[in-house]
Amino acid sequence: MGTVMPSELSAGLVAAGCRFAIVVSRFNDLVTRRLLEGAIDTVVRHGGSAELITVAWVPGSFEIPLAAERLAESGRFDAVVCLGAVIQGATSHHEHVNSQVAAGIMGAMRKTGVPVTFGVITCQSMEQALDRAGGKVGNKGTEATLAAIEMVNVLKLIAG
Ligand code: INI
Repeated sequence: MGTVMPSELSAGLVAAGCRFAIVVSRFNDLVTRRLLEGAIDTVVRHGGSAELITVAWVPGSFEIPLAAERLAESGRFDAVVCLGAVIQGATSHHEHVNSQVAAGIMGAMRKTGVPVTFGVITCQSMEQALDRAGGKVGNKGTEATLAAIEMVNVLKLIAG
């Protein structure tokens, strides 16, 4: 008896021809501009085109989910990448922002069926944020864009 192998759907990271929307928060833009650079660079390095990217700026991370949902439901994009930086402050404001943003992004993805990825840094200091925006701990914008590219490709495989 031969070994039965599972059927696997494992997608590559090809971004050629893909249309991406990137939602980026102006709040903490010292950080978010670096996330955006990482995101655009990642699309281009994987064969995509900067001309097929639309960037939508929003005031803060709290506003990301609504813009992401509108972009996803427009039918104009294969995936939406969300970029923000929520940094712990003197008050509990950041906690309220944090509690809504991840759930809101997931809600936009589930409602529309379009991949919407989470490139929002949540941390305690500006130093930690910069470390994750192209510093010594990588770039969350790159990571979220790779996830978007992979999701676009795996959804194509699932659709057959
Ligand atoms: N928005 C952020 O993107 N990051 C933060 O760290 C942050 N903090 O800490 O306040 C933040 N607040 C603004 C918020 O996202 C909304 O734009 C604002 O509350 C208006 O709705």
